[in-house]
Amino acid sequence: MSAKPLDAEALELRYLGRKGELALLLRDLKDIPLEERKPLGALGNAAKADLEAKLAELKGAAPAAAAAAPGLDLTLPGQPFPKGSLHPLTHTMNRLAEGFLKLGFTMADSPLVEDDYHNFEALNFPQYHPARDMQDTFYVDAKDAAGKFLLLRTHTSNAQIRAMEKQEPPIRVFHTGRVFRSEAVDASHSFAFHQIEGLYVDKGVSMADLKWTVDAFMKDLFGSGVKTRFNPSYFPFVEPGAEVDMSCVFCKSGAGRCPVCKGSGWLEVMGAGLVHPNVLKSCKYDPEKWSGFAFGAGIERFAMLLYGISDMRMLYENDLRVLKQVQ
Ligand code: FA5
Repeated sequence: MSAKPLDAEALELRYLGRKGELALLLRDLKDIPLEERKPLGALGNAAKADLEAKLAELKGAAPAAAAAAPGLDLTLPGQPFPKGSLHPLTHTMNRLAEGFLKLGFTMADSPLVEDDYHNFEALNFPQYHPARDMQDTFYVDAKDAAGKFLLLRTHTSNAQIRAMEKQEPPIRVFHTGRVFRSEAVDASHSFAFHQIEGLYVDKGVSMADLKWTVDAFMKDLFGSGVKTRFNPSYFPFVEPGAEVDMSCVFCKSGAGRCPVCKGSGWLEVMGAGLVHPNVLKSCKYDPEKWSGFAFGAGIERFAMLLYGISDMRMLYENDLRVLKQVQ
């Protein structure tokens, strides 16, 4: 344990102050007979002088220490402490999750290394069907119980199957996570990226429910001014299927030469549709009784739009100018 530093002011008050211990002793000398008072007085005065000298020395010690370290300026502000922040992708995923929790969806999970059945077959991609070529796949050098190679999931749609296998209808879930495709990397494509999947199965679910939900979450993310539109499209696991576009949040009009929407005024952000009866059947949901919608969107593209990032690769390069945008 280190000794407490001596406080000169406190010591002075304690011994030499008006009611200090030494001052009171000296004052009491007057009541002592003269012969005794003389030597005691001399002793008291010597102690007082000694004490005053020591106190003066103590008071001078602090400025002396500062003088010994001339670079030390205790009045300067402190050094800023580097503080971490959420990655823009994590932040975007959290915002999406908050939006879906508000809409009554619960969070589902599914594996990154998946079997052929959950990534393709149960989603109505028959073996050897050309639709499989839509998603260039990384296979893993290991096989499942059916003797088929495992793979890195190509989309989050495997979460639909995993969730329906676990739970009886009605079901309302979302899932965010990483997916992998053997694709060339450019400003708007990566070989490993993130998606959000949504699934709602109940009695009488229609395209109107899908359109309302998609519009609501896009407005939640980008503000009430954003518009969405549906174009017919094909995915084996939905019927009818659609690509969803959102109005361009950069140029807001489509007029001129916007580099983001290329002047069209619209950006393609997700695939969606009504769950195909074959998918419901593979999860033992009766398609005569239940219907549902599903959608899947790329999270990088949302993050790029939210933070004004023009090249997807910037999201993975750890450039602090990009990362520090989120606090
Ligand atoms: C799918 O992955 C479907 N599973 C989506 C879906 C779910 C459709 C449910 C219907 C029902 P697609 O391959 O179009 O669809 O990818 C969906 C989104 O992921 C795209 O709109 C895009 O935003 C993003 N995306 C696709 N490929 C890449 C890539 N290489 N890099 C970054 N983002 C990508």
